[in-house]
Amino acid sequence: MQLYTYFRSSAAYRVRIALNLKDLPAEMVPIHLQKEGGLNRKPEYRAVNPQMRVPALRLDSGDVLTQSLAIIEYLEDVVPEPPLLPRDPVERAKVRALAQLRYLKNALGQDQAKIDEWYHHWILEGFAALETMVRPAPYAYGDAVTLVDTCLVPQVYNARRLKVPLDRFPKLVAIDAACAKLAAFDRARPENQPDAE
Ligand SMILES: N[C@@H](CCC(=O)N[C@@H](CS)C(=O)NCC(=O)O)C(=O)O
Repeated sequence: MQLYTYFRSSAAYRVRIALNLKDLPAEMVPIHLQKEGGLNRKPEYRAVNPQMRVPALRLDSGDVLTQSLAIIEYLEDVVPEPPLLPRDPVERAKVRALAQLRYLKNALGQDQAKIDEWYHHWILEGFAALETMVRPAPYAYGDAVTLVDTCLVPQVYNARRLKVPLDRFPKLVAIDAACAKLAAFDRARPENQPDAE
């Protein structure tokens, strides 16, 4: 398998965490999103993912999967252990809802400066909702890591990078700290990637 990734991409970060949790080896193929106007916009990558976004996962069959949550659900389907979604349908829906809580940012399709400006807004709004909905024990949805944690940790990383104050979100900060102790999360960190700058 090959993961088209960018060390700083929160969507790619999510997939890296899931691959590590499932103990699935994947070759990292870095796609720099700024260099030369974005290597993701070059025809070579456009042929991989016409949406020109990372992540994309190329399977050994040659199939290419896109959209981080669709990729993670595929990984969950083919390697069910350890589960990232609870078995109970109501619980599954709740976990998916928490994981999807902040998607508008990407849908806006704005340039990076605008995204950064809005990011503070989305973080504060999204994190405020999450803070009231999660029950750290010590992870976002109980004593086992779920899809919510794979999405939350990259989001907290981005928030810190963009200097969004997190003091209003002690539960989210505690969940992030609990995840940071796990090797699967540590190995997926942006600074631990081969393309880190
Ligand atoms: N909804 C997509 C979002 C993917 C996405 O927006 N990736 C960003 C990096 S986090 C990207 O490739 N941006 C490049 C661009 O927009 O030019 C997912 O979850 O995979």
